[in-house]
Amino acid sequence: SGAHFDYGNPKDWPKDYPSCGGMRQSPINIQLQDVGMIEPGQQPVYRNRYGAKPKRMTITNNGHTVQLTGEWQKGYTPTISGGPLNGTYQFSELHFHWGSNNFVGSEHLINNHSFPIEMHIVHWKETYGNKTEATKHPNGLAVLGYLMSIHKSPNRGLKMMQMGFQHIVEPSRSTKIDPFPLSFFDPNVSRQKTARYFTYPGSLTTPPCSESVTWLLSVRLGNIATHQLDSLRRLRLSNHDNHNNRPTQQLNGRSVSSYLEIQFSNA
Ligand code: B30
Ligand code: ZN
Repeated sequence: SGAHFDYGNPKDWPKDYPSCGGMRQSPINIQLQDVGMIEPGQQPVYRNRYGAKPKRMTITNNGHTVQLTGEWQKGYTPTISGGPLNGTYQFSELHFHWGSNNFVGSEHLINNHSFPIEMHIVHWKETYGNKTEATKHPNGLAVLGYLMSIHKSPNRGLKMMQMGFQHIVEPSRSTKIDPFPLSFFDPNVSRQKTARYFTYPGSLTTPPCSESVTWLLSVRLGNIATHQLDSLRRLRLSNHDNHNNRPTQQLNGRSVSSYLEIQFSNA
């Protein structure tokens, strides 16, 4: 990672990264009236081992976001499967997109409405062997997206990450943090065991904008406290960007297909 792109002029990304001008780009504005019906009997999306605590966890300021990675014992890396996905997708990293103020920040919009922050949990399809290879295939990646709204109670996962923020204020800094399970990022606003997801075929929202992502956007909102948003905004991004959300892209005939139930297994 490095300062190879910035958010000053995202319309120029296709000059250096042709895929950014493609036909299945992300993010998009989701119009609820256009979302297909939930088909009965559809297989749910499964999150597996989101309750497993890793051996090590690292946060990195890569100049365009703060990224969380981890190392789990063999066989304990979190995965997702089911729903629109064929096969099993392994957790790679999670990161955030935010804005310069609380009225903007999410990448996806719902009925033209922005949220202050969006979390992306990135997974790659196991059968491709590694994430780099998976990124070359139209079904290689699956990203769980959580639009988050401001709440009195802080986000538990972000709270763990914040402990290391002082060490990664500058781009390309990394630091170890106390390991915790990914389930710490679950919305704590509601305790329901299942939630719905919007799904559509799209891309990475940053260069190279590879058109390899099955998007799964949680209908249930995540929660974040205002002081947590402020701590993200204090991290320095490349080119002095004060936001890292790409504008919405054309649908180009894609359907945001039916939304699906998700089940949390052994969380
Ligand atoms: S997103 O979830 O659509 N925002 C990547 C993964 C998910 C999304 C965007 C990008 C990704 O894997 N990008 C390529 C790898 N990056 C990784 C990095 O750490 O930061 C290298 C790069 O861009 O070329 Cu800088
Ligand atoms: Zn992202």
